[in-house]
Amino acid sequence: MIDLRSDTVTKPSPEMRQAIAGAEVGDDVLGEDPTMNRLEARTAEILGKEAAVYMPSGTMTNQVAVRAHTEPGDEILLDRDTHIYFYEAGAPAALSGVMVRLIAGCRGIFSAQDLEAAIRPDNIHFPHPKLLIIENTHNRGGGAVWPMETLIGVTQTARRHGLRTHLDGARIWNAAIAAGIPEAEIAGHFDTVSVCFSKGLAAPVGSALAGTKEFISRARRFRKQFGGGMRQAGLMAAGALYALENNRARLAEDHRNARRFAEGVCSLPGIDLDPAEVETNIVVFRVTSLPAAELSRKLRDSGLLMNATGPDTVRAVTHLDVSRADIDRAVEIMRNTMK
Ligand code: TLP
Repeated sequence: MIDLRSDTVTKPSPEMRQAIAGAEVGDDVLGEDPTMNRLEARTAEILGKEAAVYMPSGTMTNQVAVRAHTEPGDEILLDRDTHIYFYEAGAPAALSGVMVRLIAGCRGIFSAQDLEAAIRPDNIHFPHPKLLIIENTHNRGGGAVWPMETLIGVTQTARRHGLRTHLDGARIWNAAIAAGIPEAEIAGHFDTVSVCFSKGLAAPVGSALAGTKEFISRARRFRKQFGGGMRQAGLMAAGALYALENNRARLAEDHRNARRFAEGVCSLPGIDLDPAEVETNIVVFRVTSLPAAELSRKLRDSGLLMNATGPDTVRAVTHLDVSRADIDRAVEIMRNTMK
């Protein structure tokens, strides 16, 4: 099986397993896990933030951020296809009691003017606009990278209106490689950033939330409240540390493979896809000749896994566990199936 369902499906390499097996551990709820302490410090350093806190999932880092930035009844502003709104099981409502104000972005990206138009004036009838959220790279936007100019314009506008800013940087590593800039340069425009170790970086578990020392100690309380305080978590931290140091630079290879896949399938009958839009490791395309779910089933029967992300859209994601040869085989399977 060639598995292009997500970059979350990777399995730890023998070297990563060795790092995990040898990890020094302690009780992390008591702050005594040396490997976890190293991971959190290193993550904060890479992102140019004062502190970071590890959590079991990207969903939890995002939702702890929403909870720690807001009070019930506040409003968060975000693109309509953002993971926090689309794929986190209604958590902003369930866990933080916040309203969502959706912005209609293009591939997940919107302008300072779009944001400006969505920010409510100060009026007793309205919820308080409190938090701007951006996702970079944008998952449902086909791995789109926010142009720095747009990102700076939007975050400046937010600040001018007294909003806080959070970046869902689950794939900030891909954004940084694609834009050729350090992660800290992107992260510097936000109050808080969440990052994932278990997507392109290929660690088995975990995410981190980074920000000021004060904010991160507030976030630690909510992590505990949400049930995310872990004990000898250094075992997981060791995988994440290994991933941070060894698997960031190679993401360019995943981006090349995604582009190769897109170029290979874009002219097949029934496929609507512009390969020039493929900037990172995610390819989202339209299927016009059969329902996306049916195509996904047919591909599975031929040894290729890709998920439908809507009635007529399919997503393919490249990662450490798919080679260039796998991609060529995937294109061949697509060609035979679309025939
Ligand atoms: N995304 C997953 C699915 O949930 C869709 C995937 O396969 O891509 N932010 C972004 C931008 C994400 O893409 C994801 C996961 C998360 C947050 C949540 O991470 P986890 O799965 O660790 O909760």
